[in-house]
Amino acid sequence: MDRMISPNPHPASTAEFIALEELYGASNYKPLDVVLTRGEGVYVWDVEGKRYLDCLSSYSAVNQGHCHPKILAAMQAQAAKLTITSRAFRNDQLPLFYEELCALTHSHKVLPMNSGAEAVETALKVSRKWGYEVKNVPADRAEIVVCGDNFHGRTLAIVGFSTDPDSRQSFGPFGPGFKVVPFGDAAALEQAITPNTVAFLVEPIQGEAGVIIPPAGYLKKARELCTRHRVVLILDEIQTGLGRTGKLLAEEHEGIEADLTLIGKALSGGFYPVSAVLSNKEVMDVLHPGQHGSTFGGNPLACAVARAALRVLTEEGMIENAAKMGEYLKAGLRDINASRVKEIRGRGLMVAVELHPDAGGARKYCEALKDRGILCKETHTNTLRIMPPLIVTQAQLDEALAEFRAVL
Ligand code: IF1
Repeated sequence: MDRMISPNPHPASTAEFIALEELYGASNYKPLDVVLTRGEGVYVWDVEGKRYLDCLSSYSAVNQGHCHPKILAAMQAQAAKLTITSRAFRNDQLPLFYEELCALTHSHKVLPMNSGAEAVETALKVSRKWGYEVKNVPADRAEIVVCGDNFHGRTLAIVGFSTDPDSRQSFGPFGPGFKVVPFGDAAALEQAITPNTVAFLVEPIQGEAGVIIPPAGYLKKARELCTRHRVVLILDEIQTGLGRTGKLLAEEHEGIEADLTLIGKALSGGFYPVSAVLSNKEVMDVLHPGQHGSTFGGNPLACAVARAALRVLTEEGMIENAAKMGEYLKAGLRDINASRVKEIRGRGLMVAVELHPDAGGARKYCEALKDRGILCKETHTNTLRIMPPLIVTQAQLDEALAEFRAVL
């Protein structure tokens, strides 16, 4: 097939950039028609010079705000020094990243990966291995319980236990060993546990499902059940973690501690793919040399960036600000009192506005908001997700609320 020559080697307008993207790109996304070229703090600018308030934060990967200067400086310094060694050798950033992350999260061990899905896959593998070698589950009989409407990534194993048709249609066949229970239903979880159950994987708040908060006490009950039945509790905090819900980890709202905690996204402040599996000693110690790994996992650049991202997150009061501004945002949205709004829900700055089915779908509101300088994204048909960076100020939220009022 002859390679097409780009029709326009120097695109300048939104339309020209979109045409080029559509010509060569796979169509696995339907993005808003805004072409961004710069980001700073809570704002991003498009190629026409228009400014937007980012109310998605790249799905919570830029909790610290776009292009945070201190994370940038850490990245530039490390990038000029040493970017990768592979894990065949050691480097001077990884142990410091481990120590600071364990101190911050009260973890015993860390396994560094790159994407969120890789952290999820790692946790599934470690849990099965722990099941066979410590809990004595018969070979290949390990069962892992997950929740309906889960979102944990896009690999074959993960979509194999998704309940979202778009995520799994035509990607089969899928592996066995997973059981699906309704989110928020502790009795169903108890029913699903057998002697072969090795883990329960759950998001403390379901993000993609539309910011679904479980009933009070659910996670505490899940923790008790997992302890009683020797089941590894895996909390996927890739979206809820690192301050998004107004606590460092969402599990803190429930006063529990997972056995394996997954983090990613804002772990690098949006500068670099960095994820990690945090563990108590017992579970992670089933891994021995040569049994798991990744080319880029734990590289010095990733570690230097993550150390800076964690430092600014905790030292600049972002987590406390998320709790305060989240309450302010929800109150402001409720004040609008729009008849087409069915429910406003959220914790910290992980907020969703669910519209009534007859409101015509959330996408058109996202498009109207875009024209008013607010970028947010619909999830499923009727829900608007509102997740600005955790540094957002009351004045900036007032800006956004005025536009939400106008549109809703
Ligand atoms: C896309 C959704 C959000 C996640 C949780 C693991 C992962 C994610 C709780 C995997 C990733 C991203 C993926 C991205 C859009 C976004 C997303 F809409 F897909 F579902 F946030 F809600 N656990 N979520 O939210 O992490 O491998 O992507 O680093 O696939 O479009 P990843």
